[in-house]
Parts: sequence; C-alpha cells; structure tokens
Amino acid sequence: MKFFILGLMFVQNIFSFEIEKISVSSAKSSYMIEAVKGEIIVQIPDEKRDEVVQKLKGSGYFSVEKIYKDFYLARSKSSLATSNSMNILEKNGIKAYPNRIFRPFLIPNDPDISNQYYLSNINAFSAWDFEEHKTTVTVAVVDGGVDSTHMDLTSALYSTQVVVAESIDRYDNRSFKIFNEYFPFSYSLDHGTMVSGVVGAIRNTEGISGVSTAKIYSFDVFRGSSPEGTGYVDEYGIIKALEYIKDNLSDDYYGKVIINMSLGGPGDCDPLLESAISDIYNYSSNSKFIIVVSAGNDAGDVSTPANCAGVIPVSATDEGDNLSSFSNYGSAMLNGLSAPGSNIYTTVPGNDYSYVDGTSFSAPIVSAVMAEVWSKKPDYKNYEVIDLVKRTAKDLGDDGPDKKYGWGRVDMYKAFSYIESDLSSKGVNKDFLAWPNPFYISKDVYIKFSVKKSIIYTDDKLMIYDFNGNFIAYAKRDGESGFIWDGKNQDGVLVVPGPYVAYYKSDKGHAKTKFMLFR
Ligand SMILES: [Ca+2]
Ligand SMILES: [Ca+2]
Repeated sequence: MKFFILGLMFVQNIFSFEIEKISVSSAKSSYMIEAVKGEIIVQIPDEKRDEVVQKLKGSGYFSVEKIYKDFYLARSKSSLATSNSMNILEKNGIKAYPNRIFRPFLIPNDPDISNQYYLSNINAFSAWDFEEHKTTVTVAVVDGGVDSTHMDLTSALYSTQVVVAESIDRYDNRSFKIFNEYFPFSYSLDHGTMVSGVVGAIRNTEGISGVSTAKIYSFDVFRGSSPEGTGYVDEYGIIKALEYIKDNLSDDYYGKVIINMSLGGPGDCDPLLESAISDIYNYSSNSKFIIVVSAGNDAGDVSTPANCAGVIPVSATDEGDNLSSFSNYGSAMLNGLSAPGSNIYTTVPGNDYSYVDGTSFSAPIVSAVMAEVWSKKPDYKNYEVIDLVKRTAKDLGDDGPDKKYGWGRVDMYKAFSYIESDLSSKGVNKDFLAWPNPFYISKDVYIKFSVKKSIIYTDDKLMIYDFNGNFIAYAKRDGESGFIWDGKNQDGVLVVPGPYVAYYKSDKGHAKTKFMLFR
C-alpha cells in the first residue's frame, strides 16, 4: 500500500492535532482518507522495540507511545506530513499506518411525510406480539453522547455515560482521559441521541418506539472535536473505547453486550483495529460481545471498521427495500446485513424528533434486533445470534448473500418466530393475529383479528385494552374465527395512537396479542 499527498487540507480544531487528507492506493483502487497529520501507528514486536524507537526518534518523531498491546503511536511535529512519515518508515522496513479519522454516518435530511415505517418494514410490531422478556442486553452506543433528559430515552439509559476525551499534556503527550459522567449527560453531537432512539426509545404512547427494549450504554468519543458539530475521532480514540468496553462491560451486570458504531472512514481495516476487535470477541468464554458497524454513506466500498473481520457491516435500505442511494456496499457485505436507513424518524436533543438518513441508523436497527433475540435466548453464543438474524433476514437483490444487502434486510418477526419453536412448529397462521399491524385508522378503517380455531367457542368475546390495562372496547364479530375493531372506545370516540392489547376469551381458552395503532 502506498501513501501520497494529492491535496492538502488542514482543518483547525480545538486540540492540537491537524487533520490531513491523503490519497491511499491499494491494488484495487485509490481513495482519499483523513488522518491526523504527522502521526503514524506502528506495530513493533517487543524484541525490536528499542531499535525501532531509536530509528523513529532519529527520523523526527519526538514521541513514541505505546497505545495498545504492541502498537505504538509515533508523533512528529505536524510539519512532517503523514505520507512522508510512512515513506521514511517503509524505507527502514517498518510497517506503519495513518492514524485515521472516523466520522459519524449521518446525511442531513429533508422532512418527509412518513412515520416510523422502518418498524413495520422489519416486522417489529408483529415481533413485539411475542411474550415480554426481561433478560438484560446492553447496547453500547459508541457515538457522540446522548441527551439523557429526552423523555423518550431517560429510562432506557444507564445512569452513567463514558467519555473518551483527548488530552495533551504540557510535554505534548497525547492520551485519552476516560471518565464517567452522571445524569444528566453532556453530548458532543446530536447524532448519538438519534442513534439511541432507534435502538431503544421507550415503548409507550409518547413520541416514538425504538426497535428494542435494550439498555443503552452511551459513549461520547467525539468530545472535543470541532465545535460546529461535524464530529470526528481518530483511530486511537476508537481503540480506547473498545478497550474500555472489553474491560468494564464484561461484568454480568450488563448482560450480553452489542457494540454499535455508526461511524467510520474510507480504507481497509488495519492491524490495530483487527487486533482490538478480535480481542473483544476472544475476551470472554461466554462470547458475550457482538460488534455492529455502519457500512458508510459514500455510495462506494464499505468503510472501515465495518470491513474488519468479525464485525457485522450494515448497509441501508429504503421503504421499498431498495439499497439507499447513499449506502456503501462491497464484498465486506457478504458478512453483513441491511436495514432501513432512509427517512428514519428518531429522537433528537431537546425532547424533539426528526427525520434522518444514513447507514448510521441501519446499524442500530440490526443492533436492536440482535439485542431482542439475545434477551429471549440468553444462552445463545454471539455467533448463534448473528447466524439466526442472518438466516431469517429477507433475501433481497441477487439470490443469497450479496454485496449490496448482505444476508438480506433484517426481519425481526421471522427471527422471533424462528426461536419460538413452539410457534414455528404450529405455523404462524394458526396463531391469534392482529392485522394490519400497525393499524392506521385513517386508511385501514378496521383492524382484524383472527383467532386460533382451537379456542373458538360459544359465549366468547374479544376485548381491547390500552397498555396500562384499561378496558377500551369490545371488538365486533366478523365471520367464524374473526373480529374487527374500528379504533373507537365504547362511547364511540377514537382512541389515542399507541400500543394496545387484544384479549380473546372463550370457554375453550384465551389468547392475547399486541398491536400498534396510528391515526
Ligand atoms: Ca416512546
Ligand atoms: Ca441477496
């Protein structure tokens, strides 16, 4: 791999490093990356350490600092461009890599008139019909922090947030201050609140519902990056966050942990990322971690770290199950999945909501589906969860796993049906179903219920309750095994949007199903 300067662009920021754009060419193609100017990451075997450090110091590097295992960050005065650094080292037979910059994968979006279509697209509403479960699964959102006072997020969050913040001492040593913040948290980017809403906005009648009921552990790795909100973090910072998760979230208290990274940058995976990622997977004997990463928004090849071995890269789809125009794709997707990423309605800071676009929002959908599967099946190993979600995804594009959609667009209902063997063996048609679900009063007029033949009997009734258990109305009989309801209470008044429960009871048995009602 050769590095050379194509054009220089310096971005001033509040800490002392400068960002440089460099062109990287591999055997296949060339592309621009952003990296910290004058810094390189070098892997130095222990037996060669003194010799290599000596060489580095003789070539203009004033600091060589161990950052992870046998990886070192070498810093020159920033007048030494990254590509020159690489060249000098290559001449000396030392493999070096740029300290790359990663950014969140958000695209500004114009509001559009739709709702949380992504929930029905992945069959979340039908999936939620399955029995509630209480096993803790944590989604670690490695992002720009979260607005912990958002009414749709507060109770989904742990009471602490981890901040990975750059710090440079008076001797010019770079390091990361890692500290806990307590409620209410600060946040460096709105992006983290948007991603968190998709993972787990609270399922109630207010605002939106996230895909899962997972607990969210928020990380702010963009703290201190540019104040205008176009945050970034270097590879060093990402490594520190991953190391923190491995060392601190392996405790049983957090249950299984899914690491969501809706960020990245162009280029191949490098040995430092590979090493940190494989350490996470190898860390615990009970395989309690999964890493899910957005594929990126350049309509080009899959970004890194999404292309690193072991992580689940996620491309974006739209309402019509087509690849979103901005979504990255490529051979790394053969290990990945796709999920809605266009027109995603989610939480933004200040108790507000907005439509957003990007693979940034596809990854948390996959993280959330995996979290739900894992909380139902806590005995599953990580690879069993990954396998199940892949095998139950809706195959799109070319037959089988492909470079655009990976194993397909996630289907939460199919994933759930698969693990509920008692249901899948009976076939879903025989179950007590609400249809259509979600139920839009304005366009659907009635929601229909089909009751299992085995429990249909005389003197039966189907009652609608709200989520707090308050009786709302009786559904009307419609045919032999069906009922309909028009969304009105017993006084003929339309009810408020939100989740409801239908309860059927006869002398032969009873059944319960949940559904979502929208205006
Ligand atoms: Ca809500
Ligand atoms: Ca396919």
